[in-house]
Amino acid sequence: MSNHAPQTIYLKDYTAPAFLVDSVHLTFKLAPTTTRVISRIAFRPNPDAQSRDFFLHGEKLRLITATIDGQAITPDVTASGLTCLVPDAPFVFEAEVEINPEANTALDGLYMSNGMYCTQCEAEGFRKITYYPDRPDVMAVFTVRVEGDLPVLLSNGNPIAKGDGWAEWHDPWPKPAYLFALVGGDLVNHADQFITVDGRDVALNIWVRPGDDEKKCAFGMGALKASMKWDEEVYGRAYDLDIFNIVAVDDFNMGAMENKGLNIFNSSAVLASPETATDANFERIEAIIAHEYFHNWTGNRITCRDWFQLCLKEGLTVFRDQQFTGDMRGHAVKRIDDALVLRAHQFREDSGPLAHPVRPASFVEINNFYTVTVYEKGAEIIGMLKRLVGDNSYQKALDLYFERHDGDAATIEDWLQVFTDATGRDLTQFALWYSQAGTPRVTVRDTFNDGTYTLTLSQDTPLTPGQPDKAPMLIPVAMGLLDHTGKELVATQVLELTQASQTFTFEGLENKPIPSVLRDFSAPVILDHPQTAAERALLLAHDTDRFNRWDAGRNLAQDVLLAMLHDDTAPDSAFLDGLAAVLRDDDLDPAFRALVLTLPSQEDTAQALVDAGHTPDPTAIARTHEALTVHIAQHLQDTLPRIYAAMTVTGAYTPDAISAGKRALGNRVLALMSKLDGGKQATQQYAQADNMTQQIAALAALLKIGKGADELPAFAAQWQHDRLVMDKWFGLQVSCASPDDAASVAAKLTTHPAFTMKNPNRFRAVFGALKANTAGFHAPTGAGYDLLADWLIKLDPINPQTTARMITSFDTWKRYDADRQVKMRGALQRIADTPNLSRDTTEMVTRILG
Ligand code: B3K
Ligand code: ZN
Repeated sequence: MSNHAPQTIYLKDYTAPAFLVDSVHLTFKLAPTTTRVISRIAFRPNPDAQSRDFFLHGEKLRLITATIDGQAITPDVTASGLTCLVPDAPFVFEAEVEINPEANTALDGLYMSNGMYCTQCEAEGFRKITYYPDRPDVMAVFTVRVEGDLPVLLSNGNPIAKGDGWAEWHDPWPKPAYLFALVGGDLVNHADQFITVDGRDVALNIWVRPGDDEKKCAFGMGALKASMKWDEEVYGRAYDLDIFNIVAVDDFNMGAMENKGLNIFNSSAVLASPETATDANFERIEAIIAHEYFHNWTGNRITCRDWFQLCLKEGLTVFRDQQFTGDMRGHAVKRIDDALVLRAHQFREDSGPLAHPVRPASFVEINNFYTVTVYEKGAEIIGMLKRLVGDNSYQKALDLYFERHDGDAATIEDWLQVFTDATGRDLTQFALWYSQAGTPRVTVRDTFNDGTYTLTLSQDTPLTPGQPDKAPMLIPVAMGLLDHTGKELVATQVLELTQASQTFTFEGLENKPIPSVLRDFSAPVILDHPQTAAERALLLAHDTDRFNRWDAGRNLAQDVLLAMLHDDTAPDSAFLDGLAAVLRDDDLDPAFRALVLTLPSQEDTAQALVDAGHTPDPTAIARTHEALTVHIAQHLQDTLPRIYAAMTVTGAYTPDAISAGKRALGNRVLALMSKLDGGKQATQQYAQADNMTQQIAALAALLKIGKGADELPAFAAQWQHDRLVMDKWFGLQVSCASPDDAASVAAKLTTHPAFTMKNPNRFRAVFGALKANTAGFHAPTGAGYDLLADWLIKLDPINPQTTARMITSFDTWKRYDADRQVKMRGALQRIADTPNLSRDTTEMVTRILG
């Protein structure tokens, strides 16, 4: 905790750096509690700057010596950095500082994980390593010498020399300090190579600790090579160093980090074997490896001018990794998966106290803005832009972006200008997507008269914190029309909604058609489009757009859930019959059928109730979801065993999309069957499983029906040596617990010898699962709230970033009944009142309390 009141930083206050850096030489003398960092930094005045004030960021550093052009100086040092007088001409600043990696439990800067040294510098971790202008618009060429009593010593760029106990690295590409990385450890490499399109022979390595992890690298390596090839083929971007290193680290605050030439990964985001990882894990690993690799161009070669521009690299890179996964695994299912994430997490964020624009206007702690809004809504903006200008223009604009801005620290304005220059399109209104928070609601109404069909689209964006007034946005609405037999009358076209309300007409129709609106989820908006069960069923059965077929089923399900909640009615047969037809349609790929068969989450139902002006009761929602699941299982009773059998995948396990799709559908069916057969089939699947997907799905099905008393301890005994699998064991018990038990199950797990809050994966396994168990977290006793608050208070001094992230579990507090509100507010207030709360958590709790 700094001694100053947290300071708010504003986008509008941006000023250019006073000094630029030409080169940086760093020497690290590694020691667990007393690492020395010796720096030599060549500065020059920035001709474009207004000020000549010299300030270097630095936190938690012990300054030993400092010189300018060889002359000892005594700088003015505070808790956040140093200042001193400097020449108004190029000069060399040198310093030696001491830091304590072992004490760094925040996992930001240089820290230790299982005896290994590693770094995390984005966003502002480099200032915990040495004194430096730690801002992304200062880019420099780094040369690094690492000395340490460890066999493997890595840094960015290419290796230039090494000997016993030391190694030197040089990165020829100027980069901001947030992309700096260093690793030292007793590691082994899974090696391969890639020859780039321009003939560069690149050594590829995935570094892990010796032992079981060595057997978990092959898939990640394949994903890396596929990503390198894809970026060459689709974006014309080749790799630019002689070596690309990935290191797996157990203690890591997020998924992975794109440091130049030395990506550092949470082990959960890179290590996988068929026995220990699920299909979902494999897909996630492939996507994260691609994401970090793609950052080499969108993020590293072209970086951000300041942290307000974060979506410039993150939105674009997420969009690129989504395209990649679509190409690898199928676009329709990927689009549905992405919409699920967006609706579940981003719409939630956008509708609560944490709502912020994709490009925020201010922040206190930038690490709090690595959000679903910046990432996923940021990616949606790129997708809309591509849809509006078309594929060819998109490619032209991207080529221009790389050509014009290579080596720059760029802004959103630069990005949009490239599209304007490449296409001639005025994007002034479109740019509102970056500055206006909140999810637009698009209302769809229609009339039919004398052969003319009129579609009226209206838009409204609700107020969000600090933004009471919203202007109409440019919303691309892809749509088509079907007739009553399900035949397509009008193929997909993109309507551009630019005003508060607009009408679109279609002439020459015989009867009133059935509209299919927002195909392919063409904009991140909420549709208000009342349709009858029969119309939705028709779209579910016949729409040519896969996304809207799925969405029609989902809307039907949500309507059924709301009706059941309202008056306990039996589910509409249009829904049950529609599901049955999709399930039996062998022409539809299994992954798609599995998605259709999955009910909206309880969280989604809660949000749907809020949208309809009601107060959600999580307990009643859980009960209704369970009742509908049983109805579905009964209705499909005769079909389920046949589909289950048909989804059997024979032969050795591979995580390809087709096999994974079959397992996904088979396991959806298994969960339904277990509602009727007392877990017979699941018990058998558990006993026979030879891969983690099948094993964990069977265990989950058993736990969900209150069984699994033998399997749960057997699972722990089998996997106690594997921390990633044990994370699943911890999480599953909480996510599958009944609402009444979830908090006590979580509390008991925190007393397990393998529970530790120093490892973010383990902490998230328990408490992320508690949040995901909606009715359990919101149990009327308030036990879920109290438990999470207790643990966040304990975690904050150890790891502020993870605490600040997990506190978002409380961000929906205002939507609940008075009793729950009082309890949630009380838990939040208790956190807020904790002495010495970190800046990260202080900002979050203040915003959530509103
Ligand atoms: N750029 C990093 C995220 C850094 C998070 C800092 N708190 C990973 C990524 O988006 O690829
Ligand atoms: Zn990223």
